Amino acid sequence: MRRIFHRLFSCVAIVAPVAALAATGSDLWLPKNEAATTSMLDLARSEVAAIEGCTPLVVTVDEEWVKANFVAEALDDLGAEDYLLRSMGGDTVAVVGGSPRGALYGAYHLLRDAQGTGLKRTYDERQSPSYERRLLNHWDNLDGTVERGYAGRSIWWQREEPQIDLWRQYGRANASLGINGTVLNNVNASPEMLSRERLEQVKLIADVLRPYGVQVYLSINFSSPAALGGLPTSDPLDKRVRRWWKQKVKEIYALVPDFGGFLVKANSEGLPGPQDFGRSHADGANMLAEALAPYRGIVMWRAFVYAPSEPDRAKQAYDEFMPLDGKFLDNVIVQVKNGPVDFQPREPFSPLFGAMRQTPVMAELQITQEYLGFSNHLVYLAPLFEECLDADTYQAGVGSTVARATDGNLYEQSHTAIAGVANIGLDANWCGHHFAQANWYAFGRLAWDVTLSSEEIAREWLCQTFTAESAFVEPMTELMMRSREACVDYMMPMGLHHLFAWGHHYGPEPWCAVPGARPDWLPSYYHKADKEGIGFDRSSRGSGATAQYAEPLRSRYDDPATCPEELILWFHHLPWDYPLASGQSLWEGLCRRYERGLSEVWAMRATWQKMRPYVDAERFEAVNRRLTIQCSDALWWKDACLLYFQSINGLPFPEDVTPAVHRLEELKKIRLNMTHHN
Ligand code: BDP
Repeated sequence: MRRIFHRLFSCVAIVAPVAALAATGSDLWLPKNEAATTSMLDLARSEVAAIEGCTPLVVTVDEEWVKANFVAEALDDLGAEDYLLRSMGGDTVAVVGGSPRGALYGAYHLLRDAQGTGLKRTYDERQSPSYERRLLNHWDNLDGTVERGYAGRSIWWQREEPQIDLWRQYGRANASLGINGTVLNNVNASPEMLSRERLEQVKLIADVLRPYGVQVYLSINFSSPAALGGLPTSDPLDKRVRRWWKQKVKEIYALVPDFGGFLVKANSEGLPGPQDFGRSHADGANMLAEALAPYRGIVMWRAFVYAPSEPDRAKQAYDEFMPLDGKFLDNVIVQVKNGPVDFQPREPFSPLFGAMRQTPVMAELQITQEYLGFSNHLVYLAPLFEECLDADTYQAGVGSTVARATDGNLYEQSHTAIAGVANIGLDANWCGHHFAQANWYAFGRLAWDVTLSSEEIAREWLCQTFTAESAFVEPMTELMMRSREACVDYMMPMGLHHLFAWGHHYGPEPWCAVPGARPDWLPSYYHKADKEGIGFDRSSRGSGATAQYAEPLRSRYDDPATCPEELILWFHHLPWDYPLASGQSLWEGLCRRYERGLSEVWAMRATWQKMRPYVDAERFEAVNRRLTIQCSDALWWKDACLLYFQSINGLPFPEDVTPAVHRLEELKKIRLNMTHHN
């Protein structure tokens, strides 16, 4: 294999703080780089050249040369995306990539250090990614809207002119994190996606993203053979259907030779799928996998399924997919949302992680804040991602974390992957809220190295995006680290979930009742609050969902005395006067959590006020405005939930909980116009 050797520079320098330059936020965490590049190696060179005060010398040599001059022993099993950083004497650092892609990632490593806490005195490290495929999932529609997007319209679809420049910046930002794939369209996919005209657009995008190492993938609609191809059926066992897919895949690869594969949402929320024809998810996935296999493409088949017949929605994905374990072809990965219901502020991990042993499973995380305040709330999501990835499933003994059950450490996997639902749109700052960029960043960094801590990622991002001054970085790291728990507290503490308004998913509506709506779309299905108590009994005395977890978790979750308080109402229906470990009653504890969440947001806002000297005026004001909205939303959530639960249990608020400023009847009248939020 050809080896790449970069003799980079003889200096230790730090790129100037970018705060002053990046007032709109459009530069993300990166310094400007105007260099027009067509190859990964050129890009790598130009990136390190931007490190101020350096005179980088980038040299590519063959393996023999590297062996003679460098660390021969370390090279043999260097994967294509791996890289080594090694000090070569003086201030010179060598970057050796297993391929140009590895070299590029190595270059970004140095850039990140230079922009952040500073280049190290000596380098001697080797990096390889935790997951083979590190993907963004765009829920972008072909009409240019973005499902659950809060940062403007799609960067891919429905613009008069192709957004070449923007796509380049996107590719570079992802390369800087090691994100190596992107699904360009909504999981609720239109058959039109596979039309010739659209595929030609895909080719254009793929050509722009290729030098950044970002492969493109598409979501497909399962009934495309009928809807687009005019066949009488889309039955996966029908010969004509199978031929149609093979033909379509061939057409795609002729346009995009490095096409990544398909993402599929099938038989979920009304979408078509193999079950329409009496076939299984495995039948459907394998048909597509077979068509993609000759080109090394993969199928990411989503396990986000639920039907109204199952009395506990949280159980369904497990019930439906476990019997299929081992029945999927090698190039199928089952894509599982982090929690068993749906991207709530806090859920236990999905019991499918670790349980499926003969089928690769990948985690789907949501970067866009559908249930965490859209792009109005500052909620740093890395602690949520980390909580899921670090959770011990115990499926193969102690230490069987979700990360290890998906990255190939626990089970032999033909492929490993992780996906994040993107929060990107045409807004100048890409993500709506300036701090929402941190969630894109954190997803990418964790996908590269699942052992990184959310705290170090926050610090990295703050340094690069604003300034490395510790008077800014330290308090802001703390603020970010507390923000997710604050959101859980003011929205849905103690395992409550799905309390949001039907339709827009933004504000609280625990009372919500919609005649004719599926019961499992309404909050009362989940909180089950009545005169006696609150919470969903998923224990062995209730729906039995706890049995989907391995011991000792199963028993731990099953008993309210051992169930973690953060999840207690997820797994149990408890009386309002149930005594918590702290000695207070459940009702008091709940009230205090809401109160705590609210005061945390006020504290976040107060901290931000002190940051004015370190941030450009534009971004300071934009964040400030949104923190003010977040404060009033937190109050809204607290009042709505507590007043509503109080209307059911008739209990007084504890003395130290600030009485509600709203009246329940007024809150019930709030009807947000969320159409612009989609
Ligand atoms: C839900 C979203 C919906 C998605 C669905 C999914 O509200 O827009 O289509 O998840 O992931 O949370 O398929």
